[in-house]
Amino acid sequence: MGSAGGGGARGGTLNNCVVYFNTATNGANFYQDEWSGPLNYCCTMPMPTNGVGNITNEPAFVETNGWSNLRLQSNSPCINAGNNSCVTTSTDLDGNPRIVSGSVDIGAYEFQGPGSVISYAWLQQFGLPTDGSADLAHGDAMGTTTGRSGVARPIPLTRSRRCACCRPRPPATT
Ligand SMILES: [Ca+2]
Repeated sequence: MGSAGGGGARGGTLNNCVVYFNTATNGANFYQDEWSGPLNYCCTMPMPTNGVGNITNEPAFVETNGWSNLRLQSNSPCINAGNNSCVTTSTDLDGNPRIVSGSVDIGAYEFQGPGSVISYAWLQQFGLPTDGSADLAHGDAMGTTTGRSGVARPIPLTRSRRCACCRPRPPATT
């Protein structure tokens, strides 16, 4: 909690961080100016103007009453929404594996349960389930892309690029 500016962070560069629920007169969660580094793959509000891969959804901690458990709930948008190239340790704050289900989570604790290998924030944005059932629904044709972000995300289906099983077929000719 800060009084002047940047309740959660002021300046610096943040990767794969939750910066949420802070208060300050100016920049409740973070304060960026022309000398600040970017916020990348962070869960914060509002959306940073300097940085990539950020989400603004609430992180869905297990228990915010007294901030007693900042592990991620099984439906947290932070799950798999981080960037593996920013990972510098093999374990999370609990000593568990830092990367589970292929992609690192945003925040200090990696969700250890089963589920999708895709960013939960991305899945939730499109109303897709996070239990893993969406991962292979169109996997053969759609696949995933890591692009320049390095984060595994399915290639979005568009009207011009549908998977073979969904693509309208021309009428049969006899
Ligand atoms: Ca993960």
